Amino acid sequence: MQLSQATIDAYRQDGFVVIEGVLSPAETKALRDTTDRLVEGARNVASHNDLYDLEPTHSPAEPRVRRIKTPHAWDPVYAGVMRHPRILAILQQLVHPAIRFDTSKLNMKAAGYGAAVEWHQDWAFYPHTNDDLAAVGVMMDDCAIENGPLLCVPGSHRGPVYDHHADGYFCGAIDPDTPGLALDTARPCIGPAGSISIHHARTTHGSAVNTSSRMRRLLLFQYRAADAWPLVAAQQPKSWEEWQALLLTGENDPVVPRVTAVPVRLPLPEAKHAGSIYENQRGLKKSYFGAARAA
Ligand SMILES: O=C(O)CCC(=O)C(=O)O
Repeated sequence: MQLSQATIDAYRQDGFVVIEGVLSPAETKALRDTTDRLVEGARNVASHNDLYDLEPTHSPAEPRVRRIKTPHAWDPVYAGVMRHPRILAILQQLVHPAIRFDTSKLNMKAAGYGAAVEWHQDWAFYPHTNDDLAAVGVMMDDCAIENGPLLCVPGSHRGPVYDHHADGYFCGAIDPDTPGLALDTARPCIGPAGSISIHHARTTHGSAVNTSSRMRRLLLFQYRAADAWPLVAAQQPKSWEEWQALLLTGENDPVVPRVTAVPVRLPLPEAKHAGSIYENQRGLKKSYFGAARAA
C-alpha cells in the first residue's frame, strides 16, 4: 500500500494518522468473530488473568472484558493481522524500512461503559535507544466520536516526555494539569471498520468512556525500528532467538542498536497497580476523563 506524500507529511508533522480501507470487511469480520469467542470464555473467569483484563463490574454471569492481553499469542487470526502485508508496508514508509514487533493488546471499550484511558505517551512505558516506534490501532468496528475513540495531541511526539509518576511510582498517566500538554488540541482517530490509526510512541493520547450503544474494539500492535533496543531490563528479550523471531520485515544487524539523543524517563519503580494500563493508572491523582475512568 503506497502512501501519499500528504499522509507521510501528516504523520511526521502530527505524530499520528488514520488510514482507511487497510483491512477488508472479511478480515474485520474474522477479528470480530474470534473476539466474540474469546469474550465468551470470560464467563468462567472471576478475576484478571494472562488473557483477560476485566471491567470492575465484571462477573462470570455477565462477562465484561476491558482488554484481551497479547491477542497475537492466543489466536492466529490476530497474529495474521500483526503481519499483514499492508500494515507492514505502511510501517516501512512511516517508521523504518526494517520493522520488529513488540507486543499487542485488544482494548474492548464495550457499549455504554467501556473504560476511558488517561493521557499518556507509550514511550514512558517502553523507552528504547531510538524513538522510531509506533502503535497501530486496527478499528474492528466503525468508530465515531461517541464510541470513545483514540484522541491524539498533534505535534506532541516532538515535545518532552512527560512525568508519568505519582507518589514516586510509575502510574502510566500524565497529570492533566501539567503545563504545555495542549489537550484541547487533541483530535480523534475515527473511521469505518478496517481503518487503522498509527501513532508515534511519543504522541500524547488517551480516550474517553464509550457512551454509545455500539462497541469500540481497537486492536493495538506495537512495532519498532529493528535497530531500537529496549532500555528497561524486564522488557529485553529472554533469548537471542526470541529477539530474532520478532523481526517482521527488512534487514538488520542485531548487534548494532541505533542510539539517538532521545528524552527518556524510566517507568520505574514499577506501578503499584500492575497488570495493565487500566490498573497502572489507578495510581493517578487527578483524572481527566472523570468519574467514567476505570475504577
Ligand atoms: O484504547 C484506547 O483508546 C487507548 C489505548 C492506549 O492508549 C493504550 O492501551 O496504551
